[in-house]
Amino acid sequence: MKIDVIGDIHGCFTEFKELTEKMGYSWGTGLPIHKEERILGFIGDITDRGPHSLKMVELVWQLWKHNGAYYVPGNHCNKLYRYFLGRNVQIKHGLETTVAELQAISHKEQKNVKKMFMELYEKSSLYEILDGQQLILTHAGIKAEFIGRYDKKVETFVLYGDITGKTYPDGRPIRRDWAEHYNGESFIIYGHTPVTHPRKIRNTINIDTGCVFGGQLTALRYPEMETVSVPSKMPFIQEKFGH
Ligand SMILES: [Mn+2]
Repeated sequence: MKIDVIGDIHGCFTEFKELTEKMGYSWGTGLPIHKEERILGFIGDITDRGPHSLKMVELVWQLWKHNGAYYVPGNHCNKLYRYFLGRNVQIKHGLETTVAELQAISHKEQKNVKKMFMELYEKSSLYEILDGQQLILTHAGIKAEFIGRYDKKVETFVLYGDITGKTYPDGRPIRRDWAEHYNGESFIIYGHTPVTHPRKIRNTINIDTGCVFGGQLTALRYPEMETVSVPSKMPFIQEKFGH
């Protein structure tokens, strides 16, 4: 299979369009289509913080529904899903921008976005095992021994990473560096923790280059294993980036 996997988009539609064009996708039909039958993969956190979250929901849903694209959820997707379920979620940490976009459109349009997103979320797997288990797409990572499991512990790990339950003084959760210890055979593409450059370590690559925090939007092209990035149009916020 030939797939271009894109990291945490967070509503950055303009950069998403640029990145796909840079990889040879054309938008003549309104959707990014590649003439060599390449498909797109999304590793979660398609909404929140950035300017065009709803547009990203519609695009990812369309590509997933009609063009064979893959999508796995991130923690922001999980929260938006719970918001749509009517759960008492806090409208902050980025969700406020998506909710503001929803409040600016008609009730009918809101229902349509909700329907698309809920279908996408409910029918998607927590992580995807592709290409005869040589490739795995997951939002925040996965341990080798979790592959094939879909229980609550694995759900928490793929959505939030290897959290310790502790936080830094500024409120960010302290996470262990699972990739440093990953010993599996499958190649893992993940995001969730912004890095200034794609971080390849052992059989893993973190492609969340913090587009919504002014970094870049990055794709990993598989099986070529090449990364392609475009610069962000958002202001750069240094403290959001790890190493
Ligand atoms: Mn995330």
